[in-house]
Amino acid sequence: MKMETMPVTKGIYNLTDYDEVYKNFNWKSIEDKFSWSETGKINAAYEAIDKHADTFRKNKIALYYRDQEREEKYTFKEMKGLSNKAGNILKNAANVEKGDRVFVFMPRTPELYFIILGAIKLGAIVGPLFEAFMEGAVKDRLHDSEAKVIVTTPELLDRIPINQLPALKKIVVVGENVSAPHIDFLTEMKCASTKLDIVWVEKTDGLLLHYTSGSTGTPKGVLHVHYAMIQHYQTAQWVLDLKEDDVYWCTADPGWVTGTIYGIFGPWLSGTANVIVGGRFNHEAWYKAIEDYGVTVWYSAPTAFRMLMGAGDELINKYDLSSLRHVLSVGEPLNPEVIRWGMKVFQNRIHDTWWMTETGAHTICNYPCLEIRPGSMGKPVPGVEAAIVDDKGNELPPYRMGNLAIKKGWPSMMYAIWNNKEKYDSYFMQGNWYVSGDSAYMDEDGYFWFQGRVDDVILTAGERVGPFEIESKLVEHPAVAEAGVIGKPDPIRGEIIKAFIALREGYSDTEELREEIYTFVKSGLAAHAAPREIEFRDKLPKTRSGKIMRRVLKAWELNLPAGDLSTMED
Ligand code: 6R9
Repeated sequence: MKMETMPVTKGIYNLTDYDEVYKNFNWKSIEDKFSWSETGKINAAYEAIDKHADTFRKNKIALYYRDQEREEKYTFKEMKGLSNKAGNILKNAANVEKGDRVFVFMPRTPELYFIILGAIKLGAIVGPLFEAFMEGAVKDRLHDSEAKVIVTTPELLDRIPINQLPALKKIVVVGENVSAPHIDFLTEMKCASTKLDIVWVEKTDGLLLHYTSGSTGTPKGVLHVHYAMIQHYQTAQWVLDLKEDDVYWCTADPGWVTGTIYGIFGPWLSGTANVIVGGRFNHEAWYKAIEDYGVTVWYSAPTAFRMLMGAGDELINKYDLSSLRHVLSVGEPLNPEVIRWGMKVFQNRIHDTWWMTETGAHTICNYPCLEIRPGSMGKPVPGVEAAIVDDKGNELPPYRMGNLAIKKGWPSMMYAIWNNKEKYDSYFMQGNWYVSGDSAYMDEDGYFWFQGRVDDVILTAGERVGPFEIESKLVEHPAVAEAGVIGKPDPIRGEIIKAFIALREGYSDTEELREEIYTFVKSGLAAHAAPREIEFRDKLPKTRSGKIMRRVLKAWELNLPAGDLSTMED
């Protein structure tokens, strides 16, 4: 089979020779870009904001914010003062000290960013929550982490079961009409001081606590430490390719790790102007943000790209998107069809990036200086060693499907699972390999190809099939908006392939369409990969970060409990 490739487009990139850098790079070599080289201590919020506020960047815009009601911008110097104010409120009114867990449970607004940065300046560990979480999800996370303070809005206050959370000492409320004993953030901001003594911490002190849910059990708290910032910074250079004049927009909410690492640290450690658009996904508002701000580097997710793609190209033609020079994707497999669409409508290759809450930063990516092989996640970040291993931890040769694993020791690797050493240890095989839970293979040139979560891989009539390949084929069919594929137990074949499909506007559920889609996959991919069963649904179950929840599809199919659903979209 001839491999589809998308060649490098002309440009001046931060990373120009991948192979050379991959061979020689050592993380130690960039440590002295940060102030710890002199003091041995560090603070990531200082590096992200204050440092720039004392340089030529002081009057440079750090944050462009807009939602349906507000439109604001802040320089690095203003960000320094405002995050200091927020830090002072947390310190003086809520007694936040180094190591305390401070949760943020509110929509994206400038205040959310002042608060996250302010808390980090105090050495606190920040736990971001999606505003859509209901009481049970909030309680699990605050309880497990023994959070001391939570910052929220009046609308969300009722979802915090304070009586069941003995460790929770203070609630800070961002909004109008806040009454005691809660702390009225906006009123306090008016008189809080813009001066704050940064709390300098050790490299291995906690920075962020991100809860993620697996297929079983309660969500687990993945702890990241300040040292991780060297990888946040370096990948922002190599992968996001951020430069002084860029206007960068990452569409993720900080409730998802993408929204903290690459919505806060990646851009601001690089001194880059960062766009934040509040509110929900909206086709027109998104295109308009690119046009109005002149966004040059754009980081989003396949679900969003597919929604934009589904809305049609006429809409795009109403906007000027020519400022875009580099587009990236994360969170789930990026269908080749979406990459082709990107080339057509904004003349840019969409660069896939693979990483996880646990890896803490980019680990396998596509770089501006390398050709893209649509359907592949790319190659390991310099300084990161990746391999496909079998269930015993032995490395497998090219094209063999197995566990995607990363050699222990990259800087942003999770430091702990909160209160759960056993769980932490269970991620590592033969001591040295972090096993991701994703199934993939590597081609002979070292590009990695995602196949699905290990538990999602289908074994049908003796063939191992990754659901992603089939889903990608399915969305190439004009009637298919989204597809999720599972293995359904079958007495003869072991499993058969079943596809759940959300149709595009204008198509309806008919037997002919089922037949047509079946034949489409069979002739485009392989007979054994064609879904013998197809079920149409209005919507597919997805996480808030856009991942199709195959385990929920499977639970529907088998009438089993679906496990923890706190991260599922409404
Ligand atoms: C950053 C983030 C991690 C899981 C990961 C994998 C899936 C992420 C992907 C991808 C295919 C990509 N995933 N990026 N799958 N291609 N480029 O998403 O973290 O929310 O912890 O999810 O997401 O299955 O294991 P997180």
